[in-house]
Amino acid sequence: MHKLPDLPYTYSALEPHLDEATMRLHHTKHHQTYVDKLNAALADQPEWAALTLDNLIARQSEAPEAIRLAVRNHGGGHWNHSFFWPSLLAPVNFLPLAGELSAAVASTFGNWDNFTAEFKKVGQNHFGSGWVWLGLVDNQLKIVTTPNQDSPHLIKLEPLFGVDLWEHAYYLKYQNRRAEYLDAIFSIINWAKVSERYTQYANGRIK
Ligand code: MN3
Repeated sequence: MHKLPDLPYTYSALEPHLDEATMRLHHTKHHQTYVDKLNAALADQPEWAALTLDNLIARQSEAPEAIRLAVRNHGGGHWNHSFFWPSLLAPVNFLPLAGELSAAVASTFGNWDNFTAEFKKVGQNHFGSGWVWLGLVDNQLKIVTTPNQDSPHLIKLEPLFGVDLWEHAYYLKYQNRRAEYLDAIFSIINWAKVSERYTQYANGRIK
């Protein structure tokens, strides 16, 4: 059975950027629903139910047709949110990005301001629900979006950081102002966690 992971902070910890009510609903209702619907879909598929979430996502294209769409939507939703929560931290703990990934961002996007402007623009311009990602495709840093709850795995993206673009992620506080939400996210990104993913990826690549 898949389980809702605990948040690595309290529901109010990301205030004022993400409000307590949004965080509580997002985690206990939206994320929980992906977990519940995934478990329901896998109930008659013991072989698939036994896979780890990572393996389930990686092998989703081979899944029986009866569960393939549920795995894509609810498995993808569970994976994306489980990846999202530890990517954020309380603003009092915020530290700017430094080190290897910072250098790679500067060399790919020109400078930090270009990177953040591009990330926000791509997120802002994505039509409908989905996610905007910073990740690696063929060892190149890219900013891309995915629709609905599609996993970055489906586009062969190694994700470093993603932002939920569904209205449920921001509507209580920001209503239709997705750009303000994306601005606010940049005050609560856990860059140490994102850098750790980049280092793991880089180490894996040279093995
Ligand atoms: Mn969400």
